[in-house]
Amino acid sequence: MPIPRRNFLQSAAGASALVLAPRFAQADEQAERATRGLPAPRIKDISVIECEPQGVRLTVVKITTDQDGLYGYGCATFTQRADLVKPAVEKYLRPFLLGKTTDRIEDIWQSCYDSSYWRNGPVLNNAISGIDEALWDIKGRQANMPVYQLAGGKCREAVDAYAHASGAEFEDVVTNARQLMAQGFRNIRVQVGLPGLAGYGSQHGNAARPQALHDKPLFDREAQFRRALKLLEVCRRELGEEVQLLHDMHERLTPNEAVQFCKLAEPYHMFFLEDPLSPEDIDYFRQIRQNCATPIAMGELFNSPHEWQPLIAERLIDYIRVHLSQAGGFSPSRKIAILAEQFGVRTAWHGPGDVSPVGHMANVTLDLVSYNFGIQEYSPFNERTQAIFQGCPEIRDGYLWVSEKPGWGIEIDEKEAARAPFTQSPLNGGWGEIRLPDGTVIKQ
Ligand code: GCO
Ligand code: MG
Repeated sequence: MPIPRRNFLQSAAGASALVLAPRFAQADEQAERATRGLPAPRIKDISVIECEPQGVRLTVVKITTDQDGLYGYGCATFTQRADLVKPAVEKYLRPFLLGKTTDRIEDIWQSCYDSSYWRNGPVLNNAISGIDEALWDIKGRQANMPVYQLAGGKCREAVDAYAHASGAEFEDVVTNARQLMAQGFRNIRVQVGLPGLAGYGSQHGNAARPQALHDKPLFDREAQFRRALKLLEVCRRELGEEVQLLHDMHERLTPNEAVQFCKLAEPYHMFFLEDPLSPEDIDYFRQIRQNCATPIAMGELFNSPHEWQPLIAERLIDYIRVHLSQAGGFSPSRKIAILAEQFGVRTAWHGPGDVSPVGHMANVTLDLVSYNFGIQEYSPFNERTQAIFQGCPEIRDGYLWVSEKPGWGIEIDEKEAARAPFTQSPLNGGWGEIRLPDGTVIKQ
């Protein structure tokens, strides 16, 4: 039975006065204040909030405790299979966790991870992330501190971010990059369309489609290779020496082409080249390293420690960029950051539109507390998103700022969220296919 707050405080204070020296009694009192002088909260309910305010399906887990007004949110967004995360939370984690204390975040993470026996998949990792981050939010609210304080405090004032400049033609990319630079961004990711083809990360213009043996979205590796290299040349020439250039290869080339591309990109002095290889081909990172010094970022598709451990431990990449919820949330990602620090690898957490604002706040929090922070991907929040998620991270002069409110500092207006439900579509957020001219399907 919970002890009424007042009695609990009195009896605790009385006991410490008897047995502890004054200095310790004072510390004890502070600790009691952090836990609000109440017994450890217990999980009363777990629910899932789904919404699509910006054309992407977002999923957030809410944990409610048995203490009045004490709850928390965690990001569980897996856009391409969004409808599967909700039942993973509701049917499996909810009954497993109801009644447990919210105090033991690591213990809960490990037991959820282990409770499916088969693990490290994106649906289950996202479900666990929702729980994990909601528990950090609750602990922050209990302590009346932002989560970054619980994780050691700031290593820097704000977080240097990169923005996306894209366009169907080189001129469009350059114009968009200049606009972003005028807004204060020092780091720009550049992507250009591939005429008539389905390139990644930009519009494609109206060029005629080359011949192919099928009518599906079409890709050509060699055309992409030449176009992306040209883009880097144009951007470096037009945008000057000072801007930091980034580019996402999105695992579209063959391993050998990727090695060649990284080598040829060396003169453009990039901040990083992202995902030159797919997770299935990570052994080829050794070859990239042996051939050039182009900085490499990798990891948004990773779900398993077996993927990031060797790349970090062998110093085969420069930036680790896992998608926090894909890796299981704030807790495991914090360990990745600490592991990476030991090997001189810096962080560049995945921050596209398919991360909820709660997830973005977890990114920014980790950026602030990690000595080996590298850069943060930034995606703007539209008005609708900000109406649902009140207290999103703010961007000023190309820096992201964390909320100074307790926990993640975000409140969700569930009524607003209900006004932006998942849209129904044939693939329900899943991706289609992209094929080479001969009809071979490729990784997109
Ligand atoms: C990035 C990513 C994204 C992904 C997207 C998939 O670096 O921002 O590659 O744009 O493609 O998150 O849903
Ligand atoms: Mg990417």
